[in-house]
Amino acid sequence: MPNSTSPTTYRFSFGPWNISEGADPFGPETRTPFPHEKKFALYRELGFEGVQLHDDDVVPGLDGLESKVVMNKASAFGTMLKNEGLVPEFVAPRLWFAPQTVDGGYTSNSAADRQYALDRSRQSIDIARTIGCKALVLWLAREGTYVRESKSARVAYERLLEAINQMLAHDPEIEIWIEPKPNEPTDQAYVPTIGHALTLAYASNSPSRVKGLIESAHALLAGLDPADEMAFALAHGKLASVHLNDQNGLKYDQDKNFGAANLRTAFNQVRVLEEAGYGSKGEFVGLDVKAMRTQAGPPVTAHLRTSREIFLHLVEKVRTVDRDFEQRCIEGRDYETLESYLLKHLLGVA
Ligand code: XUL
Ligand code: MN
Repeated sequence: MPNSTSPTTYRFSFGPWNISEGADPFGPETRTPFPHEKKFALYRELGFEGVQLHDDDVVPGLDGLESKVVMNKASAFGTMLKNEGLVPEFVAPRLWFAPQTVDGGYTSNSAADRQYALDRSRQSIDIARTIGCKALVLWLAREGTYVRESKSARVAYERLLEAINQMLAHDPEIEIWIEPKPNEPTDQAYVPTIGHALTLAYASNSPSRVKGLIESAHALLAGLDPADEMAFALAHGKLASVHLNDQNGLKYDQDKNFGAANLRTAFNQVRVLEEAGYGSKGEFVGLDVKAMRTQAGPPVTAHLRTSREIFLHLVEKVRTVDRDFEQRCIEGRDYETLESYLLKHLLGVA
């Protein structure tokens, strides 16, 4: 049941990569580029206050720049966000583009590549702190294998823990939010579920500063119920953020509109968040949704508007469930009536 007396007013976030030009692995952009720096002016009107960021969203081309220049640019970016009335939610090191991360960063077989990953992560922490943000997200994109025998999984997990400890030591206030995903771009990834992520959290040198970020599509790709994955993290006080979206079965990562493939699964994610009071301490409801390649632009924003609206409609659905009736069904173990009631409630029919 909701553990606060007043209803949560939800705050929403998305990342600038969610306003995209439509390229996919099989074809080029379908929309003319919309300048990155202009995206931030769109947030408030769309109903979003939080900005999810990669390090190079803050400072484009940072690998070629001196550290002092990077920090000066980051500082100017922080001022720009503030002037737009926006809050940086997290910074994530983009450890999947550079030649040094072709075979992963923290788990690469090359010591030089591992050093690059760690240096870039520490710089991302400095960027985060400079723009007024205390969270580093680790989506462990290439920390996995195409050929299982090419890496030792045991050593990889040890290296991941060591890297996390180094990041925690770099800044006494930084929090690390691990975003698990079971595959893509690697065939099989390390840290595929929130259980793996939270085990690393508890094993780290500062467990209270390591948490999880759960993306709906990533949980579905692992064959799991995103609502249960969220519940697991919530039960441990470790759900730092979410990336709500949807996914049509075990395919490539689709990042569809929230609820687009399975409204009931979306309803249950909203229900688990609402019942735990998620958001009441200012946590963002993050979206990670991709605009359809067929959509005209630029910019494309309908998917962001739609996903946010669907979330809010589902909040209303959660709040208007007849809890007494539900409880009577549970006590009588009449789950058929309970299911019928919930489906009709979702459909808005009696
Ligand atoms: C990739 C993904 C990323 C992270 C941030 O699947 O979800 O965009 O959310 O690096
Ligand atoms: Mn994501």
